[in-house]
Amino acid sequence: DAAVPAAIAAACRAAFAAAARVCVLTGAGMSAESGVPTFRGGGDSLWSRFDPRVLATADAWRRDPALVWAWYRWRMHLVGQARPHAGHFALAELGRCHGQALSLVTQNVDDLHERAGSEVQAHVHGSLFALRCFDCGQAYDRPLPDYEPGLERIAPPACVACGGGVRPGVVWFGEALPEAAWRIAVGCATGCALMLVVGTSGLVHPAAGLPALARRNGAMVVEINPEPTALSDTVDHAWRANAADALPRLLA
Ligand code: BJW
Ligand code: ZN
Repeated sequence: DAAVPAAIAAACRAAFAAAARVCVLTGAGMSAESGVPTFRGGGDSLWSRFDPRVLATADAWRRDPALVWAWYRWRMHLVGQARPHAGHFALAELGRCHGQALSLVTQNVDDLHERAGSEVQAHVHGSLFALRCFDCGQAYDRPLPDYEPGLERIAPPACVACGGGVRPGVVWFGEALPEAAWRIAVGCATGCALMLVVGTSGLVHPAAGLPALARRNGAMVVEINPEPTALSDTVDHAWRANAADALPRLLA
């Protein structure tokens, strides 16, 4: 049972009552209970089964685009099968009643927040579904052929403008974050009075620096995560709980 710790309940009540700015920063743990695997950790986490250097860098794409594309087609398929959970819906409800004062910043490349009804201010690591040409950057919005499970390689679609390979709109290691999304995320972190950090290991920079930025600017930072993380020692309160349990209780 995960009763809301009193100090966290009080901080949230105070922030909502004062219509103070609240920023929610989410990571892969937010989607775990929807059945989308996280990157790190035990079980069937992605980086315990797959090598990110072979799949999630621009060099990997140059070496073997069909291998990388097939892996991302599988990831898109997993997300397509997943449904938002009670935690996503609780955040969407908070967005409706807390209005402009709530900002949602996510590292997730899935669309589960949007499908629950949230407006996401910034996808700092991009989106699986925002396809674009690797060579010229042209957006690609034609429908994809049906996903065929089990293929190790699938040729990526060809760019309409230049014939180059079409890639997923995610941020790979070594790539810069999308400038506009990052600027918005920094603004949300700097301006909030309360930050909820949900389901992130806090290992990947620069996103992992957002809670510290919020705290330096006077915010109270609350972590919601079943495990200790790289951020746990630096937050005001660390609540060991799952997103689908904790968020509906906290925001009820
Ligand atoms: C639950 C739960 C439940 C489980 N409820 N919680 C050394 C030091 C510092 C930095 C670097 C360094 N060496 C290299 C770097 C840079 C690098 C980096 O940070 N690397 C570190 C890993 C060391 N960063 C970059 O390369 C970034 N770019 C950059 O720095 O650019 C510089 C530049 C500037 C100008 C020009 C050019 C370059 C880019 C980072 C891109 C990250 N990309 C990925 C993959 C996206 C594509 C894809 O999806 O395939 O983004 S990596 C992956 O990690 C993904 C995530 O968004 C990101 C963060 O992961 P997240 O969300 O925290 O998930 P997990 O899996 O790590 O953790 C899950 C958590 O959930 C756990 O804590 C669980 O306990 C918890 N949980 N169930 C709640 N039910
Ligand atoms: Zn192109």
